[in-house]
Amino acid sequence: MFKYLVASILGLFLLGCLEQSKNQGSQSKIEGEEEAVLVEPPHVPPPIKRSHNTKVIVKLEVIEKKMNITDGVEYTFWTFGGAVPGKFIRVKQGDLIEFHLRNNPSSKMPHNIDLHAVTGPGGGAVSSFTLPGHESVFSFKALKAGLFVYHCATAPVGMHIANGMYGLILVEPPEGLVKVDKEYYVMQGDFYTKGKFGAQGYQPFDMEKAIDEKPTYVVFNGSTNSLKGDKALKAEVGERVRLFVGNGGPNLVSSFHVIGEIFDNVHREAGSNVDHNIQTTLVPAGGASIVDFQVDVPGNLILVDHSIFRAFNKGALGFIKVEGEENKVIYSGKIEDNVYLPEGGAIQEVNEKEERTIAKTLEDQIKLGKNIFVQNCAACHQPDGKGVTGAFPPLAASDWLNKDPKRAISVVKNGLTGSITVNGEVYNGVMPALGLSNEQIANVLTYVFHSWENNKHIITPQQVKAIPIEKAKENH
Ligand code: HEC
Ligand SMILES: [Cu+2]
Repeated sequence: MFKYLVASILGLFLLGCLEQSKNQGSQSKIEGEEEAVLVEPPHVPPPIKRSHNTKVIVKLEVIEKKMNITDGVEYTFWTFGGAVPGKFIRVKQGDLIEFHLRNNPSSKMPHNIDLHAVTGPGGGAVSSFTLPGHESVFSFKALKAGLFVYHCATAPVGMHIANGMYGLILVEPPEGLVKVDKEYYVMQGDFYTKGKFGAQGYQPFDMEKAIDEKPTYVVFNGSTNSLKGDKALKAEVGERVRLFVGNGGPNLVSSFHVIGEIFDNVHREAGSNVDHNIQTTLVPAGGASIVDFQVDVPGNLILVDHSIFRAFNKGALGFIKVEGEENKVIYSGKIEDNVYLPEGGAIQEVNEKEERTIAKTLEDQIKLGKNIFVQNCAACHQPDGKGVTGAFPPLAASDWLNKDPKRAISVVKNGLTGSITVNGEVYNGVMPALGLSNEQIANVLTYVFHSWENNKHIITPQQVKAIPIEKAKENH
């Protein structure tokens, strides 16, 4: 009887151990070996198909190189694998990772790596300290599943991180992640340059701003342009999109949000619990989040840090371009634009106003255009047309405006994103499409062209009509 009891307690104990090893992957059997496929942002390696654990050999090279942080602005980035963030690493819980950190001979600095997926001193930092032209090797067991930040931890640590030395390693749980249609890699970082936002030419790192935590740029994937235009992320209506979101910092915490979407599933702080129906998820410096959502209607979704000045004034903006069939039930688009008179103003007056959008003389057109300007444009471009330096470009004596009236029509009709230079200043904001009629656009631009030393173009509704509507921008 006593023997039986001991045996069963022992048995339970062993079972407990097994259970734990299954959870932690520390005792898993390693079969064979393979070299990891490392992938540059915004892409990620494909999901892992094998069901066993293996030795994964990771070869990552540190490269110091100049790249553009925004149009016309060069910065010396220190990178893991030539990109910011560094190349994406994908392994399975229980795998043994043999890590080769190489430091390109052209580097000026020694570097190392601290992976938050490592259980061990410094996350591998001391073992991986590597001089230019050298390679360090160490290994670790991926004990826990999750999405982990890796970063350089060579002194001055803040400076190495501020120069772009971070990336993500995904440790898949044994059963893998739920299947989705598209997976993307987005990592936020704050940058500190001597010149202010958009100041042209080469910009060196500014230690004082970094210590004061006053970034010049806050961007996704190392540049204000990394997820714009041709480089916008893509999806089709009906698809499920997963974003592996990281934050390299070095200083700021991100309030990550996608304008026009609700996250169906969020692994908050990239842990194993999944929350649903989240609007904005916090991504700490040196932390990550895994979000997914189904896209239901076409248009542009906008990735932002919802600490919103960072998005519109420091660069933390990116796009997911969704293509496919409209679904007017889920989102109608603008159905009507009605005159609203709260005091129950005279019907007669309304009728007169509506009629009066069609101008009969140039003088009339300018007068009507001025009203439209005051109501629709002045909030951003200011009543005197001088704009706000760094945020809203001037319309007064604007070289950009006067150069190409057709382009100006398109801006008011379709909105504008991406970097432009107006009178020597770089602007990289979002001008929304305002849904004005062709007559209204003709009138407001004619007013603008006849004000503040602009060059007196007359814009007709026919000209406005001739400029194509850009569909993708409609849903902003
Ligand atoms: C919500 C703010 C906002 C409103 C409202 C707005 N704009 Fe803009 N506008 C911008 C921003 C920001 C840019 C620069 C966009 C970029 O960087 O790509 C811009 C750019 C422009 C440009 C080209 C650059 C230049 O300075 O010549 C023109 C022309 C323009 N807007 C005209 C208008 C007119 C006309 C209206 C009203 C019908 C208007 N905008 C309303 C924010 C606004
Ligand atoms: Cu470094």
